[in-house]
Amino acid sequence: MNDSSSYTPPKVWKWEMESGGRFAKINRPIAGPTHDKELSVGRHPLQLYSLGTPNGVKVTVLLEELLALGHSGAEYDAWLVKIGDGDQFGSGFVAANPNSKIPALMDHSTSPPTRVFESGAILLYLAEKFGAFLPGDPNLRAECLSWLFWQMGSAPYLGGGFGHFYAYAPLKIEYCIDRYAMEVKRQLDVLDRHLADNRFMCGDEYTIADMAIWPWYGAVVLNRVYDAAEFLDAGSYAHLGRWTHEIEGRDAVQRGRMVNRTSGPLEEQLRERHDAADFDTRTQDKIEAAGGES
Ligand SMILES: N[C@@H](CCC(=O)N[C@@H](CS)C(=O)NCC(=O)O)C(=O)O
Repeated sequence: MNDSSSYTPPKVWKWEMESGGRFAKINRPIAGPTHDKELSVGRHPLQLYSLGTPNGVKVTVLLEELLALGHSGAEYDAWLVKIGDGDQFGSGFVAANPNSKIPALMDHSTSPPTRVFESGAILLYLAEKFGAFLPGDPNLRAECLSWLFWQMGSAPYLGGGFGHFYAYAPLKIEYCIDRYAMEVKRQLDVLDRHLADNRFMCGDEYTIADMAIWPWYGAVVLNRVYDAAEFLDAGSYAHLGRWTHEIEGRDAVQRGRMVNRTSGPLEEQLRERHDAADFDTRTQDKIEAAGGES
């Protein structure tokens, strides 16, 4: 890689293999599958292919919230997609999500099965399917969808922009870190001002907008992503902090965070979920104590 001050872009960009720091091995400028691999299908109608990153957690939190409300049709199998190993480029996964990113959902209760990709689309699909966590009142529904789409448009600046240059890039570039830190702090302020007057993103109702925003912006406040809470002075956003802790306290959120997780305390990792009882019997600490790997 060139020194940033001496780099002159060529006329036509060419792919230099592994030129991008962490995740360089899986990044490539072309789409499509790299290998043949069918997706596993379990016994529930809803089949989720995911990983316990913020985008994955959005969906597992919603599924656990739906089950907690009594929607038994929301029972699901959650299969682990190891993006560091390139599982997202298997032919079966690409058929479920041509964009090769987790999460992807297949709903086998329809014929043919319905594929849904993009975490925001999955939240909306499930909220509409079960008639929950999406306000019925047209004004509130518009507010909910506005914040849902706000999250989808804003988080790439937090993750792909700030997180990449602050935590993952092979060199610290002040220009890039300044640019994205400014934008992320602006976003934190947007949330903080809104939550000063609202218990949840859509007033008193806890909705898919909260479930989309919390895994990213709550994680900044709780210092779970990029080790940047101090750098961003995240503790100074009092209303965002209050909302973050209220959502963190929900049982379904705690369960949703465990699903497809491959890091952190072993007792909080449920790498694959196929049954509600798995939270008690198949966490990674128990699997390893019994002599298994995953
Ligand atoms: N806009 C997408 C973003 C999904 C996304 O970026 N997923 C990441 C993990 S959080 C991924 O699968 N990365 C693998 C890759 O880029 O190859 C969504 O919200 O579903």
